[in-house]
Amino acid sequence: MLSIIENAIRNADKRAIVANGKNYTYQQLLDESENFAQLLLKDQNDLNESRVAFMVNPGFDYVKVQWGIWRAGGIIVPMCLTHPLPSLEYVLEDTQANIVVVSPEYEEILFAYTKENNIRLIVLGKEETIQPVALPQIESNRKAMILFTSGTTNKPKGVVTTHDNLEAQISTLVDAWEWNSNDHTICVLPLHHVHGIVNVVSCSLWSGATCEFLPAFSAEEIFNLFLKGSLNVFMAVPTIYYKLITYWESLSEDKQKELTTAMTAFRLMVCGSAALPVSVMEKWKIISGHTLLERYGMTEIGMAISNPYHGERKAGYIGKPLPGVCVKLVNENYEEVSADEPGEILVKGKNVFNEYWNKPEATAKEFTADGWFKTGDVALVEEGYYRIMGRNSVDIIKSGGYKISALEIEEELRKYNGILDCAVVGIPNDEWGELIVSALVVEDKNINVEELNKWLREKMASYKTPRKYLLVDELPRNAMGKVTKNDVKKLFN
Ligand code: MLC
Ligand code: AMP
Repeated sequence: MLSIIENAIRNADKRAIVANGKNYTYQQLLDESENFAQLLLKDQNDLNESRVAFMVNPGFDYVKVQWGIWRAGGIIVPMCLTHPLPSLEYVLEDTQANIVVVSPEYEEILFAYTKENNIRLIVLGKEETIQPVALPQIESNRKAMILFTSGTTNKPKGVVTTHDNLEAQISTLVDAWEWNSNDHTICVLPLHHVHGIVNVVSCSLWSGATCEFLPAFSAEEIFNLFLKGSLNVFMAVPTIYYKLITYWESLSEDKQKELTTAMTAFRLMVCGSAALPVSVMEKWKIISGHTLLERYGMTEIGMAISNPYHGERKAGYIGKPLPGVCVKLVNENYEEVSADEPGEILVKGKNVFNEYWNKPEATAKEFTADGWFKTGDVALVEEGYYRIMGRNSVDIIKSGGYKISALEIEEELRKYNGILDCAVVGIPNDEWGELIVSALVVEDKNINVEELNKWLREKMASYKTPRKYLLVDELPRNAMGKVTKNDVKKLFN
């Protein structure tokens, strides 16, 4: 039996989830995920790693569907709730999902596509009747999840993790950060990425703790919940801490004091998914009394490096390798660098993903011959603590904690009438980490940028779209004719 289910049985009577003003126990989660697994199975014995995609709002239903798919033997494919149809279609086509589950509000967006493509559409609240069937035995080496990540190819790749990978990712964090059944956390992150799925939801439910959900990010609502006094663990990306600080600064002195008192009582506050600016860490310490625990991870590996729960949390550093995760720094020839030199982070361990879905060449390219995963991030070790120095590729942008491929955006932009060429880059930004901007070579300099943005948002998620455009006569290029992205960045100074 999957460990997360075994743990839930042990905690059956405890409160697992708080969402939309309701409490749900682990027993309810076990019962309803079993029912949902039976619904998925219909007259089959086992979904046998079929992909089940879902667009379900954060809350009890999300976890019920996630566990139900696992218990029926399927692979979960959580989709982004704000992606426009073409991005959703890409996920469904790439994974060849044959079942799609949606909260009622997403039925309309996927109804026609699923009908045309003979995909079974399950709308929560309108489920068919359930035939009681025995659930299959799920071995932990089965594939469990596909998450899409942007890379140095223009289209996102599906990252496949097995139950073994997920269990390794979860258990190392549970031990390192001392998760326990008295914990009560809140998920404010999107649930199609590892930060929300693994670090917040799975770690808390693995531990018998309570996981509360907010439908979407709102600084005001988060602080209102903090004031209630029952939460004690909080995890977010740097942009969220930045936004919370800005909101806190807008409050009256009395309210600020009240909030500081409430936050001081927390057990743990963690930050990651992008570099935590030292200024944000320092301000947060003043307003919350907490030294944020910064950690480093990636969709392909879960979390790999973390500042300590006990011991010094160093500003500007991501910490030390987590137990069970092997890390080394290498040069361009994949040879280990000497102690004071920066190098690319390579990772090995049970936490490391299986493969990119249906992309054996891409998978082979990202691993060394002896099985180390190449993260593409460059780090240096100082007094035992790792510090991120940059990334191997300028085409990968991290904005708001989302990983975004410049190439994917460029490919879409080039399809727009009147755009002759373009170069997308990320420029440093206090709030977003990096801000996506694009230099454009256009036929007619009177191009309507608002219309362009509207058009682009029908093709891709709004968080991927450029915030600034600059019209140029030509893009900066080197002697080989290749666009020099660092020079493009300078154009936005
Ligand atoms: C959104 N907006 C942006 C933006 N994203 N503007 C600039 N840059 C960005 N990146 C704009 C929107 O277009 C919109 O403008 C306005 O901001 C509000 O949009 P929103 O989507 O409603 O934003 P908000 O709700 O405020 O979201 C901000 C956020 C969100 C920080 C809460 O970006 C978020 O949830 N980020 C977390 C992503 C994450 O989980 N990453 C982890 C990946 S896993 P307009 O004009 O449309 O109104 C990983 C591994 C690891 O990285 O180590 O964890
Ligand atoms: P994703 O592919 O969305 O999972 O993003 C993973 C990437 O986020 C990593 O390769 C890093 O570039 C970045 N990242 C995650 N955590 C940190 C951190 N603490 N500091 C700097 N970069 C980080």
